[in-house]
Amino acid sequence: MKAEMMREERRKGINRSRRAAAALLMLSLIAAGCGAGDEHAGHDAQVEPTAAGNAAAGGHSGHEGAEAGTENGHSGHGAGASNGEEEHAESAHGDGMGAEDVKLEWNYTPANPEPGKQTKIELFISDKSGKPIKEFEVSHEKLLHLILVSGDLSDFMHIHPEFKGNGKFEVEAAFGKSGTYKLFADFIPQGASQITAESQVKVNGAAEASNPLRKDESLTKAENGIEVSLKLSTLKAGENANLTFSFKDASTKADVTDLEPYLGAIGHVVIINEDVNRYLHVHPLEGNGTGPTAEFATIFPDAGLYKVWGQFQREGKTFIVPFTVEIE
Ligand SMILES: [Cu+2]
Repeated sequence: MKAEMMREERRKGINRSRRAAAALLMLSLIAAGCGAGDEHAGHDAQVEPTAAGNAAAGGHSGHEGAEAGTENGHSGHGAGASNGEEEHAESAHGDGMGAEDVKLEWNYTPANPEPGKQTKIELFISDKSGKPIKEFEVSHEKLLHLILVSGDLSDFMHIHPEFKGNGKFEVEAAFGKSGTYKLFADFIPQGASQITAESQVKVNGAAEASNPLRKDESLTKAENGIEVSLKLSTLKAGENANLTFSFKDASTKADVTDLEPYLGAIGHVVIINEDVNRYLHVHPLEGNGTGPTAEFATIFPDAGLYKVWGQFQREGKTFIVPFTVEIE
């Protein structure tokens, strides 16, 4: 709750401490967002069994949650290839220590990951002068949230790299398919604003046929034995949009009222646009309990297609349900 309040303060633009300002290495993203989840989520193909009309289901054989634990404790690969490219960050707000004060370097080992094989991902976060940032604030119980998505948004992972100290975070993950992936890291340097940084990496292999994102005709899907429906208060860009998820038992249709808190909230929602260059900040609203509904708020910046992943927990098991919506 404290983290929520802090995030809320930031959302309102209340500034906190400032550090030396710095040069920005440019960037591409918008607002920071955060979800939380400590597992390697499955590919969409498996988590949207009722997603008729969702072309993103590409037949991966994956399994939600089966690779939980990739976030911590893996020993690294021996090979030390890295592309070492510097990337850019953008803060949710232009105040405080912001993106312009932060430099990100991403290393992938191997530099061109193989699909389905563990890849070591290292992030080095420093200030503009290159000095490692040593302290980060906890947000949703984690110091850094990392989202990995394939270019067509069909493969989605939300993991939590381990902080190694001295500005360094490390994690292993297996990219589900060939082609370009985008990574979004979401973190708060001590005393600063929330920052989202992005990177991209090319996963080896012949490019797979692209699965263009398509609007879901129905915003009701079954996942984990639960029928999940999504309602949006508006489909207009630039307006405050409330997202309401409702949960029913898939067979009995009885309301589900035993959702469990997941990293300090009723659930976590990540939203990315079709062009994979908008990572939206989504807030849970007050008053969420254990179901049968969970409410969140965001603002869709532009018209177009967006994919929305809701992550929830019940009976100790986390599940992810994706929806694709069209904003006018
Ligand atoms: Cu997270």
